[in-house]
Amino acid sequence: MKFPESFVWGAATASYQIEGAVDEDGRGPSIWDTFSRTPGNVAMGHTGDVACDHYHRYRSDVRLMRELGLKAYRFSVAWPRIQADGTGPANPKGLAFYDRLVDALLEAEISPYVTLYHWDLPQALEDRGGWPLRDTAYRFADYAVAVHDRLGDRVEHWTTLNEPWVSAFLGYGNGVHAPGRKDADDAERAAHHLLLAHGLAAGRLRELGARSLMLVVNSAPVLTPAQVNDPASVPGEADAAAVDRIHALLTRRFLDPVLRGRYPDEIRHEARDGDLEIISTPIDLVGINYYNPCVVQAAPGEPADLAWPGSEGIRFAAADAPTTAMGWPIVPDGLSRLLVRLSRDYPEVGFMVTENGAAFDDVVDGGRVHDDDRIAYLAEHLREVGHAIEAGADVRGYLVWSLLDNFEWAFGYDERFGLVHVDYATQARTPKDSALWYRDVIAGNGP
Ligand code: IFM
Repeated sequence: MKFPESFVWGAATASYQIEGAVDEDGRGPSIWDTFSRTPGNVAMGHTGDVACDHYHRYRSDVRLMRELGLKAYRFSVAWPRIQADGTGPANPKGLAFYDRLVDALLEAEISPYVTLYHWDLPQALEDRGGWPLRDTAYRFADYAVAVHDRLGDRVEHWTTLNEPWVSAFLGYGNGVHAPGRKDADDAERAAHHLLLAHGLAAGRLRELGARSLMLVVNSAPVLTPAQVNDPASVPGEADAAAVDRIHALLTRRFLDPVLRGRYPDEIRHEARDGDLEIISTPIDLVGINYYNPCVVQAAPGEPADLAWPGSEGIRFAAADAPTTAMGWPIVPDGLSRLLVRLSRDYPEVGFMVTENGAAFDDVVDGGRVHDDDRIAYLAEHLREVGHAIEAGADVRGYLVWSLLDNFEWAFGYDERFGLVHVDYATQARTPKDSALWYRDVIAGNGP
């Protein structure tokens, strides 16, 4: 299978998951520092204090990326490194780290894809009210400008937010993520302010000359249990309505305001006059993070899930499919179904798979990690990306989650998503068999 010549191959990470160095060079505390240090929030009390020590090892990590032949590297900037308390003048040492990283990437001929927010809100902004407070959106836009002022001469690809659904509904809805608050109304306010933050930042970056702007969402095809293995299965009326509602709550809640300037009818929101014009500032790409489908069925009387305000009468169901170490069902053609649908629904924008990958119980054996299960997972999903392109979807690239094993949020370090194994005691990096396989895929422009 050959991909278009311009297809972008790469891998992704995020600041809190790999950097460590949480007290260095003027970095302030983030909500994930506070959350992970609170007993009971993260498996085994793990924190991002050291993580993969990428802050100190970025040069050798970039060398590794070059050896794997990556063409693109998606990383996030830690807001509290740039503004310790989320406001005011930028911290030169924080900016200097990303400056050095970008230069090292460009020297290795790897395109930097910068994400401005991958969940590490400065704790000081949370103390003032966090994302449910409208002002946080304006603080984000100022921070985005500060980063662009320093890196904009070399970085072409800018992402405002990673997975705003997760920030809002796991952070403020069911509280499984930082800051760990549990209030459905706050979660909905957070979702709107994240969109406002996206639009404000996109507008200002565009004025400053940013060439490629992207919003990254965690999206999934919403399916009935029968549709998981039989795409042709036709759901009854109640199940079809459940599917449509969850699709609106997960995906249309973000993409309709951004790409069409309006919220779907299903969404409760407190948009003020003018907000939707800001939110619908034109962007170039939508990033899709895909891991598994969302499986639902109608269940009259079922209360709304804490993370899904508006989901009353709907039950989340298991998929009949093999699973990864996270227990997530493996449904590769879910990716092509999703890309084809979104590309049809939103023809005004291009798409990129900005995360796809899997955790498995990897073992280092004689200096190798034989992760055939991950190779199979990636190969099957890549084939589905190819099928989506053949079916007319405008998909510009594919980034594996993740370059390195890293801090998997509430699961700590036990879940390993990396192409490269990290021994957390020694920080030794061992490219897994999947990394070597991916190197060959990139070299051959297809699996
Ligand atoms: O590790 C996360 C990442 O930070 C965001 N998307 C999903 C990944 C796997 O859970």
